[in-house]
Amino acid sequence: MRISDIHISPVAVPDPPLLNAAGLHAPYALRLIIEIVSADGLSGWGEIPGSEATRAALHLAAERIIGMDPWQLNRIAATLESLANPDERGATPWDQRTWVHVQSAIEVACYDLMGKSVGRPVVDLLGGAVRERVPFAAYLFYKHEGAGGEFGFGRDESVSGWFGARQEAALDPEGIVAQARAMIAHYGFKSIKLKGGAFEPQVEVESILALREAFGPDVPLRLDPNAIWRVDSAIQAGKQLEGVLEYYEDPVRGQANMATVARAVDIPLATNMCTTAFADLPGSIAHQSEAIILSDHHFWGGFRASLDLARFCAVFGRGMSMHSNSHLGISLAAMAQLAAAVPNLTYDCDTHYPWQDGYDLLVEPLPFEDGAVGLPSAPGLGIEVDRDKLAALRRNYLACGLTERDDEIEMQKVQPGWTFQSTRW
Ligand code: GKR
Ligand code: MG
Repeated sequence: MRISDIHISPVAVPDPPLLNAAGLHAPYALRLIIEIVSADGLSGWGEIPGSEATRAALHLAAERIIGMDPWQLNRIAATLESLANPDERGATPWDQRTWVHVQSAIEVACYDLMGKSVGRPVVDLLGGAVRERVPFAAYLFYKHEGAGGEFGFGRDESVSGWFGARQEAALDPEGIVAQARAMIAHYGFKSIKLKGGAFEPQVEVESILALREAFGPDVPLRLDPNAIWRVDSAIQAGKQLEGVLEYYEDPVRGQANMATVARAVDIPLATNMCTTAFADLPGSIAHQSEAIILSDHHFWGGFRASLDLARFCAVFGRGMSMHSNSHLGISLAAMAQLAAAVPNLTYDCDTHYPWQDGYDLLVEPLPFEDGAVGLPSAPGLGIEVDRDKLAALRRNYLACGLTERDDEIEMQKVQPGWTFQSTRW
């Protein structure tokens, strides 16, 4: 098998005005879609967060791997490593490294090709399924009114159900509970994650307590302030949430601070910010900074690296969960294929998908039933990309004028003078 062509498409998908520690989501979330075409006419697909730096790196990588065999992943990885520049995760809630994303996009597309060439789903190439259905969590956000994209701020009164509720503002505990009810009614999620870091810690504690009151102790709850709290505030908030949270995600910045909170509060700590690369693992052991690591094939460098992370978690007694950013169905399929293959990925995975639902580029988006995605039976990732939808999302990219994610600039549009602070409260 030989790679004969690679197409890279930047796309922009409508995204509502969601609040987080770094500011506000723009009206469009940016993604990069890669299609690797084999000489025998098969297409393998990958999807990663969009940015111009990543796009440039992906083009560079693509030039070098054309002609290679998609089954030769070690050789492809070595080629990519030889091109990679050192880059940093950064202080934002999302991972800003370029090359791990490039490696992931290419590896996932190669797996899709490999699966299609032998008529087997990706999960079988990862060792086979340990679960047929992958459960996800309801991912709640404080938000301004509006649906994103061409709707921007403001509401379309004609839309109902989750898609109507998705446009509502949620700026207090009541708004968060209403958002949870609508999302759970539509998707059937069995656990809840609240994106924090948007308001003072006590407001977010009240929202978690309101969720507990509304949904009871059988619905696991998580809170993620994206490392924007001081150690003392995180301990004070955490003390009120002992016995309430399933896990406490990145309340503070850095492994040493996480370890201090972990010692003081009786809730497992989780991270997708302080332990995010293999080079961070010795520090994780030395500090005992978290009990749970959120995997993410997009920024651990693909499926095989995620399986390596799973082995680390098993050996060193870490739980494993899964992180997400705003995404479309190619990423959702890849997340499901990976999660189905990892025995110790025992927490409901994160997904932003409800916020992007209805704008997907798949011919048939993967359905959620009872909060879970069933593994598609078709070979590879098990999905088919609708080229007209892809072209429309690409036109959105060209029209929207965004080239990088910058939540600070978006926030300044609603709160002039607002600036990101790496530790705020
Ligand atoms: O989409 O605003 C967001 C999230 O804050 C995202 O950027 C984070 O990477 O979901 C993420 C997280 O768990 O930290
Ligand atoms: Mg997180």
